[in-house]
Amino acid sequence: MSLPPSVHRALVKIVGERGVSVERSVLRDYSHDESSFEPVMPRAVVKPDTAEQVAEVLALADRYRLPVTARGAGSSLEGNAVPSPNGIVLSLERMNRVLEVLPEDFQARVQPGVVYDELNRLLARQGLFFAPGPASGDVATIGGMVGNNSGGLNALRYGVTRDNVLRLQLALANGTLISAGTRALKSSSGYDLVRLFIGSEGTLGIATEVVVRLHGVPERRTAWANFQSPEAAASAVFEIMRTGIVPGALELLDPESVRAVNAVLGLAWPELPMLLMEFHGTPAAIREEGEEGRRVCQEAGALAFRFASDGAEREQLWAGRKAVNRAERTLHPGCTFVKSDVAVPLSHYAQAVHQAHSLAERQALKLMTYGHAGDGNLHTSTAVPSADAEALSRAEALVEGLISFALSVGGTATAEHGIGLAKKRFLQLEHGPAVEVMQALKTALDPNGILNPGKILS
Ligand code: LAC
Ligand code: ZN
Repeated sequence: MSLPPSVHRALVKIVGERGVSVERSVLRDYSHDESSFEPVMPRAVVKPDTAEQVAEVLALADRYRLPVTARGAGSSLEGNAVPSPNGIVLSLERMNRVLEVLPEDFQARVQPGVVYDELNRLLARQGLFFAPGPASGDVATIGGMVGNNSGGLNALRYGVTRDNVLRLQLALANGTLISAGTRALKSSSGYDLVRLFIGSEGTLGIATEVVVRLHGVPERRTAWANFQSPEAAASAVFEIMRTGIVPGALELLDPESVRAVNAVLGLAWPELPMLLMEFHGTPAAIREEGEEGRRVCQEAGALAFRFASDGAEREQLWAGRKAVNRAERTLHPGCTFVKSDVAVPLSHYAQAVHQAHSLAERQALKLMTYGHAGDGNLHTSTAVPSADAEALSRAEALVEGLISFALSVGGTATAEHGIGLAKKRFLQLEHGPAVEVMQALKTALDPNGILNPGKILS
């Protein structure tokens, strides 16, 4: 459905001719994210240059009851960035400037369209980095990370996006711009709107500026270990964490994930359950922690344990780990991917890994399990031929079984990928009557329901 000419004209007035696209090929590019949901064609793609323009677009959309789906890189996995029907996409891609780096405060003020890896390349010159470490960091934007409360490879030591954002400028549905939070490291001033808006998937407001918290780039020591079974690897995770060491990263890959990485990147990692870890700190600390990590893994039955011998090997190990999701796609063209992203309290992690594999066996499905083990976060993925409705429903049953397990031990249905469209049915199960509080907040902040409607809540 095309836009009424008056609305089209009004949008052009706000963002200029080149800020509004309605060509089919462009609409198609913005009709999906990286989930397997059916694409939804937006009525227009709007690309503002400033916070004021974002606010004006929202005021206009509110007046015309036009759904708005904010978009970073569109790398979300749960349908978070699939356009809402009959709506527009508000792409923040042009707002991609690093506005200020404040090295002495360990902070940077950035626009939402800045790409994660690009920000870190710039910060590296000053010995700093923005830590969460999404696997899709080569494309993921800071705004998208804020929208989804993204975690990643380094969240274990440094926290997820929510732990690393101090202040947000936000455009609200009624077209006002507000600032939430402060640049102080602690504050007990009023409600914590920063934490509320982070992870709200563009349903409460749109971040137009972000003050992120930075860390000094530490010395790093990377190691990997193989185990007999994914459960044995998962148990070693618990043992490593019990020593009191907080690794910079502690990742699990099952043989299926390793096979995908090997095939697509042309590597020859042993196709066995694998822990990939990194120790961060001073040269003395990482030496000692690395040795302790080796000892614990060996005691936990590791078949092999090796340190990366140089920077190139380190880079390759992490590039391999980051490629798992894309490797699976490359290996299975024409497939639908049914994914889960549970997290459980650490003592239940090995059990969660076991549950995932036994559910897969019961459903006669090939499963890939990997994830941020030190966080108790397990990703699973099943590739199903898109036309195979029966296999698809078995894959959904697997996800349901695993999420039920995660919730039964006090975990969550989605650790870092958000609710989007895919995990809506678990919201009530996880939060019970608290969903009514979420709904009340949504209604208060977006009374006309224009902000990414149909996501998170119905
Ligand atoms: C990863 C993404 C899928 O960890 O979260 O690779
Ligand atoms: Zn992940």
